Amino acid sequence: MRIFSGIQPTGRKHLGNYIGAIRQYVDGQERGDPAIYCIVDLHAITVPHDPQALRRSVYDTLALLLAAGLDPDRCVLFRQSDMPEHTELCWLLSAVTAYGDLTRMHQFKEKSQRQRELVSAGLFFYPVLQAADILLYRTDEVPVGEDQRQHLELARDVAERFNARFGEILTVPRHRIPEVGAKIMDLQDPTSKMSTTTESTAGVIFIDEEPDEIRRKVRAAVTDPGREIVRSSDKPGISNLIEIMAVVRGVNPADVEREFAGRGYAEFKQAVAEAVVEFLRPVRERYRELRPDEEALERTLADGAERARELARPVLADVRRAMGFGPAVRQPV
Ligand code: AQP
Repeated sequence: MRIFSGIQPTGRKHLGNYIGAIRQYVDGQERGDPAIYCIVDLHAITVPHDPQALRRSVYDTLALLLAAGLDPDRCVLFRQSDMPEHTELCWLLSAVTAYGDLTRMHQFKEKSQRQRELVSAGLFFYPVLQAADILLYRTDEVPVGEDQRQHLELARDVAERFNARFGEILTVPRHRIPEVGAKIMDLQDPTSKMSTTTESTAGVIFIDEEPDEIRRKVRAAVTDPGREIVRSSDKPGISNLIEIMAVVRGVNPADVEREFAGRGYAEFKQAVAEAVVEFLRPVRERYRELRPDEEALERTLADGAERARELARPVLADVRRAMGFGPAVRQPV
């Protein structure tokens, strides 16, 4: 089974990225044949970006993925911009992508509202490039957080429309969204997802955050009226902390509710903070060791791109041929 997922090299990665996506990538190494992970720097230019910061952020993200447990010998790990095959397929797939579908994408609606100077066409086209990333590898399964569900549906529609029009060439992928922790919420605004691009970072726990900062942020997390530690739609703050606790402890949310029944919010938050500190500690420490050696990181990316190219080229050749590009293939008489 082929597994593929992409992660943007934007800003500092947070607990939501870790729980929703990165921990699934690590699991995928056991199941994927192969598991393919891409640092999607071409996606990062769909909002204003600083070229120097982008280059550094690719290394930050790679070091973090390695620190979290990705092993380049057990997965294919590469930088999207090293592979022009992605952008070529994006253009080819534009022929079978419905403009109307793109206008309905929630991410475009939200992110375009936040742009002050320019809403780029790239931001609108983001899901087509994402579909190309996935379909280029004949991917079966895509591990993502809940926020990517709609983009995945679009990628499936694009593959189905392509196959109906040009023949069964592309694999129609399915998403893999975790049952718990698919959408970690901002600690200060538990009705919005924890995100790289929120203006305040007070409710965002970064993966490489110092333990005391983590403790401070969890202590200050917005909670809800009442005293009970249970999940419920009128308790988004406590529900979020219960989910976080369940994932970092590797138990069910119901186990967390049982353990903390009758105890106060302050005690619960302290326990959550300590659990998160311990959960992230090994990743943070390993990240500090790996991040400085940019030459080694660059070598990892180059090796990964070579392996990715071997997988991508035959698929792109099939797509090109089916769409009528290149010389005619003569049938033997
Ligand atoms: N809050 C979250 N909870 C669970 N999963 C999440 N993901 C993102 N936020 C949460 C998942 O992380 C993966 C990588 O996402 P990305 O490449 O979009 O990286 P990002 O831009 O840093 O993610 P953000 O924070 O979501 O930024 P914004 O809000 O600016 O787009 C994906 O699988 C995603 O589902």
